[in-house]
This record gives sequence, C-alpha cells and structure tokens, in this order.
Amino acid sequence: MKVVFSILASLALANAHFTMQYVWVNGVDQGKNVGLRIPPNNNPVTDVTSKDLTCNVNGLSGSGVQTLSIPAGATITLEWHQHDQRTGEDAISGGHKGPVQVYIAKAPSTAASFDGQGAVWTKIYSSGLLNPSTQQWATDIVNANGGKHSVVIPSSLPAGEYLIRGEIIALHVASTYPGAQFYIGCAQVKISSGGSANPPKVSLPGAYQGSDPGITVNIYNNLQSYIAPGPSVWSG
Ligand SMILES: [Cu+2]
Repeated sequence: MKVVFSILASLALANAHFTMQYVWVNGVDQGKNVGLRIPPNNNPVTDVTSKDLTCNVNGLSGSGVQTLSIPAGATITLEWHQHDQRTGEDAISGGHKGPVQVYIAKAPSTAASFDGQGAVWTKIYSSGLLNPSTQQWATDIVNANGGKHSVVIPSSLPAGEYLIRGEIIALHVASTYPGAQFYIGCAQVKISSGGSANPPKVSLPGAYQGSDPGITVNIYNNLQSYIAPGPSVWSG
C-alpha cells in the first residue's frame, strides 16, 4: 500500500507542470497566449542538447504569432500557470523548486521567422536559491506572485525584433540526469528604439551540459549555494 501511495504521489507531482501563458509590458497584460509560441502541452524539456531547449516543443517558428511592440527599457513580466486557469491552484506548483532565468536574442529579420539557433542568446536575468536557511527558491517567489516574474529589457539593446526566452528549472528530481525539468516560453517582441550594445551571447542548446552543477543537483541535502547553468547575467 505504501508503494502504491508513493507512486501516486510522484505521478501527481509529475503532472503538476506549467507553461508561460501571458506577457505584460510595463504593467499591461497583453492577453492570454498573445505574443507567445505555444507548446503542445505543459510537459518540461529534460534533454539539454535538444532543440526543444531553445523555445520548447514546436518552438522553432512563430508564424501566426503576434510580435509585441515594446519601448526600449521596458519592464516585461512573464506569467506562468499549470493549466488553463489563473487562480484556484499554485501557479507553478509549490513542489517545483529552482531558478528562474531570462534570455534575449535579436532576430536577423523578423522574430516570427527566427529559430533562435546559434550563439544568439544573452542572459538578462537569473534568480536561484534566495535563502539557504529557509531553502527559499526563485520559484517560491513566482508562486507567491501568482505565476509572475519581471525583467527590465536593457535599454542599450539595439532596436529590432527579438525573442525573449523565459526559463524555470525545476530541480525536485534532479539528482541524476536527465531529471531537471526545463520549463521554457518564448515571446516575440519588437523594440522600437534603443542603443548600440553588442552583448555576450551563447547557444541554447549548447550552453548547458547535463553534468552542470546547476542541472544535476540534489536540492534536498541542505544546499547552501546554487549556481544556475549558463553564463552570468549581462546587465546592459
Ligand atoms: Cu511538473
């Protein structure tokens, strides 16, 4: 009986997945799924070498997806939910502990036609283990904020069309690889004015390895520090 219960418990946990569903621009909700490449379901990506790591499953094209116009220096809020509802349950499920990161990549032409491959991604946000003594993670803050977290788009980025890639890594079953769960959502935006910065860039997939200490990690052993995978944050 005990075995049955633990199997049921892990199934319940496994089903408690989530997707990015809303983008806010300077505090204004742009509407459900607007500007977003929508994956077929809320399952995570677990293979860090897969092209699904770029913008989730079916995420290499954004044809038919609206590209949101944003001013330089905008505050972008990404909002995630488990299911087709904004209330009535944890936004991203409290059992999912880990870092929250945001990357941005400039499209050579339109965001909708951009597949995000190659060394094009700049990390602009990363939040991980916030308080080792309470084991509070960035994901706990996202849950407390109804699924939302915000990032300021550096105003020194050149005008043009971009993909913004939000990433939440759930580490509750990450002590072996594959195990870490990558929740990814890509928004298409057009920055109307800007600067001339040329930030450092990495490939996704490419920048992560299964052996990274931020990807294969036991978070249930009184973890005192955590280094999220990928490069350091570029702050503009
Ligand atoms: Cu899940």
